[in-house]
Amino acid sequence: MRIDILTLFPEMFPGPFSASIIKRAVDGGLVSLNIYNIRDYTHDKHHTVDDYAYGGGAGMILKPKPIFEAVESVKGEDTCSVILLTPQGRPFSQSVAQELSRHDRLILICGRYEGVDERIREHLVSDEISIGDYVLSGGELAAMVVVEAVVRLLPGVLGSEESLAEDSHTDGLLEYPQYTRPAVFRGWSVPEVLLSGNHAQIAKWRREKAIRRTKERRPELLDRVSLGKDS
Ligand code: 6GU
Repeated sequence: MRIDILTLFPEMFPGPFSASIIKRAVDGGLVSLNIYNIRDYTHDKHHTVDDYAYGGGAGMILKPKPIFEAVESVKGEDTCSVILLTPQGRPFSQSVAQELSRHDRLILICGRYEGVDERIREHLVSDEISIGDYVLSGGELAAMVVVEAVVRLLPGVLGSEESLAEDSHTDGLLEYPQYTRPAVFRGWSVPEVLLSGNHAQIAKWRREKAIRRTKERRPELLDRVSLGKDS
């Protein structure tokens, strides 16, 4: 997979992409991540990327030309999804991450919170994504969130011990409680069933805990999963 990110702040990116699972995926050739500075696609002396809003109002608006030229240059002859990161986008979720992970190429445009010229939405972008109902100053952190969630789904990225199947949200439920050694820490014991070696009992306990936790914390998630007869 190839993911290209268009941003006004390229210096924000190397950090999160140089550690852990994303780094391993890049080093292993499973994904290529490329950062492009939108300012490099301007032609004036001051490398202008934004301008005042027609009709007035506070805040600068990203001009269409540099973003169109950046996308057209990066895209080449390929067809690929062009995604604008914006608080007005569709809500990001595990199922959106799964959908994006099936693409060969993605272009992510980091908007800024004051806005982008509407013609970018209408004539350049194929999708708009938001990572939640709060305001970030730009789409950069949102793009990192999307990349992290998508890359870990690519075949071969996670080792078997990091399997996806048991993650929160993968089956529509929050994850069950987890414990490691010691069996007693400061007087607090690990639930007996987990030490029992009875795998059927353990699986039943975990499912019950996952369902209870989801009911308590995120009841709205339960409307979307079918729980089977024993819940
Ligand atoms: Cl994608 N961008 C910005 N600027 N703010 C956000 C967001 C995106 N998602 C949630 N808040």
